[in-house]
Order: sequence, then C-alpha cells, then structure tokens
Amino acid sequence: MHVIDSHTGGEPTRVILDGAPDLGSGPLAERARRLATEHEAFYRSVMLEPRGQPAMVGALLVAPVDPTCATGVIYFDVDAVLGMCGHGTIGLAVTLAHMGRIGVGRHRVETPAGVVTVELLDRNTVTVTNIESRRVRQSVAIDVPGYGEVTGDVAYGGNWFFIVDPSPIPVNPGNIPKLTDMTVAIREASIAQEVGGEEGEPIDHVIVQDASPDTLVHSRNFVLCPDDNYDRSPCGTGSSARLACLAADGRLTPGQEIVQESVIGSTYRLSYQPGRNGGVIPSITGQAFVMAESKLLFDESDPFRTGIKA
Ligand code: PYC
Repeated sequence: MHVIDSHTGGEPTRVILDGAPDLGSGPLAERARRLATEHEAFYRSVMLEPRGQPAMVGALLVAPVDPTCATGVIYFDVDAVLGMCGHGTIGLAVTLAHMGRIGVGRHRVETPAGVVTVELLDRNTVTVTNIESRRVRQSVAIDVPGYGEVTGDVAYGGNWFFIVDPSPIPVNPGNIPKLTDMTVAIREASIAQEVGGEEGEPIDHVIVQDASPDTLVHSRNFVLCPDDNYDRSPCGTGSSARLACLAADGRLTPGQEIVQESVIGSTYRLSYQPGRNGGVIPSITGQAFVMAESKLLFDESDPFRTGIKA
C-alpha cells in the first residue's frame, strides 16, 4: 500500500494511493458508509500504532462521481469515517501537487459531505472553500459530570461540533491533558443528553475557544477529534463551524479575515461569504508539508499487523 504523509499545522494526513478495499462506484457518502461498516480493520490498521500515529487522519483517494473533480477522497481517523476534513484537504492538495497531479490554481475535490474547492497558492499554501456551514443550536446548556453546566453552540462544518466559548479551562499546551479530559466529558454528555444536529446526528468533535496572547490572532482553540486526540491544527471543519457561529452572532462580516490559532500555535486565515441556505461558505487558508512517501507492509505473521488496540 503506497502512502504519502504530510502535516498541516502539525496535524498529520496520510494519503492512501493504492491497496485499499474496493468500495464500489456509488455516491461518496455511500462509499464512506461502506468503509465505516465493512472495513473497520483496514482503516484502523493504517492509523493505529505502530504503522500510524496519534491524531493522524487518513485520506483514501477514490474516483470522483463528478468528472470535474480532480479526485474523490474519503477521510477517516482511527475511530470514525469523517464527512470532510479541512486540514486533510490542505494536506491532500499539497500532496497532489508534490505528485505532479495538480498545479497552482483552483481544483475541485469530491468528499462525502459535498464538493469543495482547493486553491493551490504555492507548493505549500492552500485555500479550501468548504461546503456551506451552519449553526443549528445556540447556547445549549448541558450537564457535564465533574464539570457542572457547560453552555455551547451546535454547528456543522462537514462534521458536527459542540463549541464552547470561552473555555472553562485556559487553552494552552500545558493544559492539553486537562482539556482532553474535559472535552471527552462534554462530548459524552452531549450524546447522553441527545444534543446534536437537526436530525439527531451525534456530536463528533468538541471545540473550546480562548483568547490568544498574540494580538494579531482572533482566538485560540482546542479541538477534540473522534479518536480522543486533539487536532494540532486549528481544524478546518471546526473553523468552518465556528465561522458560522461568529456570522450568526454578527461578530464577523462577510469577507472579513481573521487568524485562528490552534493550541500548539499553528494558524489558519479564515473568512466567509454568505451561503444560499442561510449558512456561510468558509474559506480556510493554511500550509502543509510533505514528510514521507512509504510503502506499508502487512506481514501475515506479524501479531500487530492490524495495529495496537489499547
Ligand atoms: O481539519 O477538519 C479538520 C479535521 C477534522 C479532524 C481533524 N482535522
């Protein structure tokens, strides 16, 4: 199985070029459902240690249904198949450029959540124009065991987010273990209390926001992913959901650009345009760097060939 690894603001992406199970040629959402339900062992073996690493997201290249797209892609982490992934799309564009498959300019990419646009600005810098993102619930209070009442917004940016602003715990690298414990508890409480999307979709990511010490930065976030790892980047789909909340609150105008920082200090430039359905069309600009091109081997006699399941 040939893979190319990159990182976007510190968050790893593994693009899978061949050797994956056949998911058919249906709509990408259907192929993503098949990956999630029929091939869990495959995607876990690619993401889990010792082959994978914590926080890594896989990007499985598939043929697009829409022929105007440069590629189709299905994203996953060790615990879930994702609707969309912003940092992964930046990593994917830089990887396709590294392979000579795309050049500087605009390209369309099909994901299970819909078609997104990538603009390759130089070999490392990409602007992703995401699917329409929206806030669906404002200031919802949930009772979080061990933390009391926590209030946040539910918003969609390609994945489902519960966004708490301001964070009850300061967002800084020294607090990562505490932030992880708290956001896991928030996600579990949101699921137990049935706080989710319009059609009962469960919250899969939690964001807590804080101020940044850098006056040029709008805010700093900590983002919990489905595999209980934190996003090293400011999270593209999370930033999209956050833009929808800022727009709905009248705190950001169309075209106004802000800098969003992650807990480790990597940044995205963000802005939006109004969407057709009352939400926002987010623009996310970030940088990715290719780190490795490898061939993954799966030896039948290796007791850990499907990964370490802790
Ligand atoms: O950038 O959208 C994102 C993302 C989702 C999970 C990890 N990163």
